[in-house]
Amino acid sequence: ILVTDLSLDTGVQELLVKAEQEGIDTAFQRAREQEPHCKFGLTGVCCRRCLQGPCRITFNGNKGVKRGVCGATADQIVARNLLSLIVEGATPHVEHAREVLHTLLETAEGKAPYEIKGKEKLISIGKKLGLTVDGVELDKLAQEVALTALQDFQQQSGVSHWLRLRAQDQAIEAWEKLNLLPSNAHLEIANAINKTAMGCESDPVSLLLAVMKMGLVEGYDGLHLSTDLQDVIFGTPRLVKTQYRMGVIKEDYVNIAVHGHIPMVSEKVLEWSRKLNNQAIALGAKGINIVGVCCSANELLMRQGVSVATNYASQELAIITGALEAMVVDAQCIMPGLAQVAECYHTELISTLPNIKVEGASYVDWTPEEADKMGEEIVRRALAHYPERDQSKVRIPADTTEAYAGFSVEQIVELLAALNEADPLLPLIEAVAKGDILGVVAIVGCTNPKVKQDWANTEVAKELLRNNVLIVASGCSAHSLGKNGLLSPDGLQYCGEKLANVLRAIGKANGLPALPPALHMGSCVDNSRIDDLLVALGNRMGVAVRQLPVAGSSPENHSPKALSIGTFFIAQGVDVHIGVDAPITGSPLVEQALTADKGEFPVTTDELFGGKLIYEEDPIQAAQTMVARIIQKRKALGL
Ligand code: BF8
Ligand code: SF4
Repeated sequence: ILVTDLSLDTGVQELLVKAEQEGIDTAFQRAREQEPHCKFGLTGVCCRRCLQGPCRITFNGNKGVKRGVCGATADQIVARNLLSLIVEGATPHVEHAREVLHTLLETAEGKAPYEIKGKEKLISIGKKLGLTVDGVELDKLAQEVALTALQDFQQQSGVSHWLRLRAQDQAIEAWEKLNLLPSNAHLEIANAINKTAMGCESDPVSLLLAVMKMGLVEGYDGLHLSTDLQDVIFGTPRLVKTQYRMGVIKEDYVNIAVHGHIPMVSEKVLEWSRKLNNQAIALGAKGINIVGVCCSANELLMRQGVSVATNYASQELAIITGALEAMVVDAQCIMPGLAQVAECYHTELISTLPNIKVEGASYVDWTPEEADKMGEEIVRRALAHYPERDQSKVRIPADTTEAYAGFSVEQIVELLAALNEADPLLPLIEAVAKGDILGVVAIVGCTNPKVKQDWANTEVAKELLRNNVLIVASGCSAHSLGKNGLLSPDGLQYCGEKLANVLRAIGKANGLPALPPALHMGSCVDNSRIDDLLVALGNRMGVAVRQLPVAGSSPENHSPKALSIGTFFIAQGVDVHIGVDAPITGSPLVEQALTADKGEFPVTTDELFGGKLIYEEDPIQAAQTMVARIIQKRKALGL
């Protein structure tokens, strides 16, 4: 198979050739070794929930058995498996949020070496939570906010504070009627696992409602809570300019890649790289160069302008450049294969979370109190490895691409205020009303070594832009767009004329040639920012989010997190496209309920929430399906 069929990224292609020459395995090759995939797994009808099985049910309704040993049907098995998968998607974000809240609490109590840089955010959250804000010291307020957040992990009744803080009133009402309001993230996760246990819940409709409830847990006590409190600690992102692609790894620097998701780790590594920069110069290097991979990249990019080496599928290839002194990992999307690759080079793979151990990595534990010790130790280890670098193994693809990021809602509003200071959202709403902007689509989620890296993400975006659809982006998909020039004003060439004019007008009012056609809004937890934008637009227009001409798209999804985030957006009434199928097609009931495709099943998420799942591998077709639906929603609004 040709490397040009595996990735659109020329730097990745070059390194795949190098990997092959050096006899190193990568995910791209291992993905091919798994083909053809098991149909029982792909369609969701394999049950391993107890030791009477594993049971495999017919996936096309014809050949094979129709019930498991316990009598479970395909509908029941698929719905249970889906709930498990969504729990596995939401839980890492909920745990992420909990780590952030403990860090904020310890910072406020003077026990952890972080600051409260997001004063305005803290005050606005405090006010919205109904806390006393006036005359209260910042640390005291931060402590109150963190303790309120902690309630979302402890209270045995009531409604999640973060849901009440961030959700639209209309949505809360609708969810309440369906009995979907979560109270405590941990309790809901335990309830969901309990439902899926052998011999517990078997009503597929109830299981699907539990899936939607887990989507709300993901949305509010995963995404929103993480983003809000991270902004309190590290500040709210503002417009930054940066570089993309493997070429950001610099031959004459000590290179440290930060990979994973937790900014408390990556920010400290960055801080200490600045403090110890002179030590690199003493070693004969030009300095210390921090580069990002996956969502740690997004966190540092959004707030610090740090450049991005690569996204999920090609994480191993960053090491194959031979020029990384260290790769620092924390949680989520860390391929276990990294350790084997690092062994072939001088690169030290360093794992940092006491709860997430990575085989073959060294451990420098992060805790809020010991964060400085961790940062210093990691940077010192990287410095020590610099003289060990084997020059004969170094090959860094040359290309880099310029990109803009840092589009928090606050930053977007500020840019729009240059057009209308009194009512910043109005110019955007007018552009939508006139059809200059047909709608907004969020391109989110991953890359997946099963499919050509960056290709579908980029193609979906280009086809939407051609139709004057504004793109907002996050996660590894945003990296795909960044590598391919869509996060830069140069990307205007792909836009329909009407959209291009809007982007030029907003840009000019702010001293830029134009806004980029895709606005990078952050990491995967920052999909909360996209939700905030939709809620702000809906509220300003006086309509529910479900009525807005918007959609979400994850063309190269791999992680259950992409599915739990998608579930959250479907619950908001937003259609969600995926380019890699979810394991649901073995159950007509589950498939129809989520995709709203015609069938005998009467209840669909489209009817209940206003959003549905769209599965489509072809990026052009996917974009056109979203455009058709956007036009439908526009018509319903009288546009
Ligand atoms: O949380 S986009 S591959 S790194 S899951 Fe993972 Fe997917 Fe990347 Fe960020 Ni999100
Ligand atoms: Fe088989 Fe039922 Fe056990 Fe699943 S729970 S493995 S279907 S017996």
